[in-house]
Amino acid sequence: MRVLVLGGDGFCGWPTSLHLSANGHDVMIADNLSRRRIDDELDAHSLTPIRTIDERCSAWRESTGRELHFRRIDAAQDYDGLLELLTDYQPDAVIHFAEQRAAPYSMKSSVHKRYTVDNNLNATHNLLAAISESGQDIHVVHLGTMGVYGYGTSGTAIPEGYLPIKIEAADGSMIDQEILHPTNPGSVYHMTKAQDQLFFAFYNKNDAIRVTDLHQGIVWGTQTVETELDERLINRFDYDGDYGTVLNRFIMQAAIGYPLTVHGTGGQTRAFIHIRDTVRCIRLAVENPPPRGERVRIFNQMTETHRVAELAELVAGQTGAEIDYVDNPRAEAPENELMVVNRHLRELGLVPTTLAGNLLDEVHEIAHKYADRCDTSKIPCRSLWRSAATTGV
Ligand code: NAD
Ligand code: USQ
Repeated sequence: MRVLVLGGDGFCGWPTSLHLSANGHDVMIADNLSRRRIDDELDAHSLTPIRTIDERCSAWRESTGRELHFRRIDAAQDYDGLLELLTDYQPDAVIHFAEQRAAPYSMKSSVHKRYTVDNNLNATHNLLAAISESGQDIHVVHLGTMGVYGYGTSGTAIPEGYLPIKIEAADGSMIDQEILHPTNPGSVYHMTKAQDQLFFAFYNKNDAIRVTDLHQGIVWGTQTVETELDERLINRFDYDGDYGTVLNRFIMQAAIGYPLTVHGTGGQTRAFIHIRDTVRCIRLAVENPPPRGERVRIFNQMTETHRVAELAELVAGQTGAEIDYVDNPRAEAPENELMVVNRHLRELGLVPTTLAGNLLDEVHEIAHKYADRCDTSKIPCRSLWRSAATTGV
């Protein structure tokens, strides 16, 4: 298949591009390199030394003989360029990673809130409008988030996107319906993903665009089989207070002897997936498109759930690291339960990689190897959720 990867220079997009190329697909990466710009803005760089996109593509060619195409394009700002790319490349599928994905970054200031909304909503809407205008039958595979459901404790497992409901009709009979699961986003970033769902539902209904929306949990790990082929192919590893995600941060903190930063009691339960499973799931989604006319397909892309405190204890138990229970900078439930249905990807063939394996050691080794690149001043999370008006400060 011909696959366009929007946001293919990022943490999930780069290893996915390599995985698809290794499996015989023709891959075009399109990215505006905004994530690298944000590294500079925050003065916080990937723990691993990532190469320029040109060096990455050359290294892939030299290692495998396979070609990766690259075009620098801003999906949110350059509608005409995006349409031209679709027309020139004629992809069978577009994988859409091209959004600002850090919840803390999206809550830093009104500038960051507005950038996240502007970037994410325009990127998604431009893609759908351009596919419609191009007249092509292109399958959109979007990376959404488990966070659209929110983290209340419902007492039932979170279904895959749609909630069966019963409505009482005027004559007293009960009518069965399925609706998009209500959203309860916990940050401006998560709110953009909730809005993305409406864009997909509309263009699917109006223009019969085929969409698979992958509601992904927190990704951990860094390397995949393909990124390990050559040091120049190494994936990025975010550890800073804005972009670093919890498990990778804990492993990296342990590797440099920094106390593990648990927010509040650590009673927050979240869904997780290893980066190796991320790339497999996306390949399964690309290779198994929904038939035209089917409603938006929503899969929960996660393999296990854990409490934050439990992860800290696991990492501390293996490494001897100390745990520091810090004030939670976010406005979020201090504790929640989480059960999730992930039947669809398993039925397509996903065999989950879990924390029980030796992958923690592997991430620890990477973190240890590049520990001298860490700037410890970037570790604390400084993005506060509540405004002065709500805290009374
Ligand atoms: P990332 O920031 O590393 O990668 C995103 C890429 O998209 C970057 O290379 C960036 O330059 C590019 N990009 C952003 N806006 C763009 C635009 N307007 N035009 C072109 N390119 C643009 O993020 P990631 O961790 O790889 O996440 C990818 C997607 O997966 C995101 O949409 C995110 O919401 C979703 N996701 C990530 C995780 C996770 O734990 N990393 C979990 C669930 C869902
Ligand atoms: N946390 C800590 N200590 C830390 C960092 C985080 O206790 O040092 C806590 C947070 O308060 C939160 C939980 O860990 O309760 C998860 O935080 P995170 O930064 O690992 O993940 P999150 O902000 O939810 O966002 C990440 C990705 C995002 C994706 C989301 C999936 O950055 O792109 O959408 O995971 S999910 O969480 O399922 O919505």
